[in-house]
Amino acid sequence: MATLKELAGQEELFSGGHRLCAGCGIPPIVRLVLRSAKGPVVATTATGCLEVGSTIYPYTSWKVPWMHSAFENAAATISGIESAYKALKRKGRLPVKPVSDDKDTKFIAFGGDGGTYDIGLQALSGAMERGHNFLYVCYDNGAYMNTGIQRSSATPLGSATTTSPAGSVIPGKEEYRKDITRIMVAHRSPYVAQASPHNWKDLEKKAARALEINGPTFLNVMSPCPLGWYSKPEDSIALAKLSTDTCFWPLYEVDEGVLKISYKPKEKKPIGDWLKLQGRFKHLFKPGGEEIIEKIQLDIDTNWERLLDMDGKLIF
Ligand SMILES: Cc1ncc(C[n+]2csc(CCOP(=O)(O)OP(=O)(O)O)c2C)c(N)n1
Repeated sequence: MATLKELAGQEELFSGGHRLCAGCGIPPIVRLVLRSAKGPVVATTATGCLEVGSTIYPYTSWKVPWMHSAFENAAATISGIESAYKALKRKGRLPVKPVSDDKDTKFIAFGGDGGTYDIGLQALSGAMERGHNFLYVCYDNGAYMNTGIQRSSATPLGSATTTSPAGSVIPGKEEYRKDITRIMVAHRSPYVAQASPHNWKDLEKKAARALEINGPTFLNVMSPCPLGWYSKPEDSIALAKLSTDTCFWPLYEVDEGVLKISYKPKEKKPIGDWLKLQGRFKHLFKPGGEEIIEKIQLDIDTNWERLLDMDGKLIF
């Protein structure tokens, strides 16, 4: 695992000057993931905030070869790139030979939760099942943020979005989140993990582990969004931490089928602590909202107990 000094000394592969919002979780995630690769990187990004905010013509923040894919096919794009690379390597047509397997080119796809949980799921599932050698990083900000905060299947229960507005008809989103991390585990991927940018060490370690594996790997990373969460930009990292202290966003990994919880809060905080800092949940603190908060808490508790039961065990 790299030290902070080592990481800070490395070349920045995702440069500043991009147009992502102040307090957005995406830039620290992308910077850390790119830094954790030992060899050269080729990246692709689904349509969404990351793509729009980092590649407005004629500018780019990417200091690695990068391809924009459509909203739904980041995983198909990265599998195509990886297959082409393998074919060129087999035919001896690579201009430069990799020094070692460890230093060989890494293939990384980034997508938001809309592009990953919903519209890109078919491409992602196919690429996972075909066993391409790539890392897929989902930055989960809990809605389609780039187009104006529409609900996705990652949006938490009770959250107000423009397509699940809280009011007299509905109390925000009425459905539970889809657990895509478990869906990825069910693909028998050799490495699947959840991470958060506030814990840079854990995120770096998980990205490095995912990238050293020859096969399809997946990281689901919590990504605070002041715009869509109606939160303060300066609270983003604290909110990311609180999401793990409340166990809303458990940090864990499934490495070669063995589940390991990476962080167990000494004192599990009530979910209200996290919800109350975000305007998207403010209606839940008015009369009638307690029931929904209780439902969210119960769901978190059940999920956390289930994870504790599986901790250290081979789960597939
Ligand atoms: C097939 C298709 N449908 C819709 C869009 C419009 N669109 C572009 S980005 C986006 C939202 C992306 O949401 P998400 O993947 O969660 O990423 P974020 O914006 O939060 O970064 C939408 C709906 C599109 N580009 N292509």
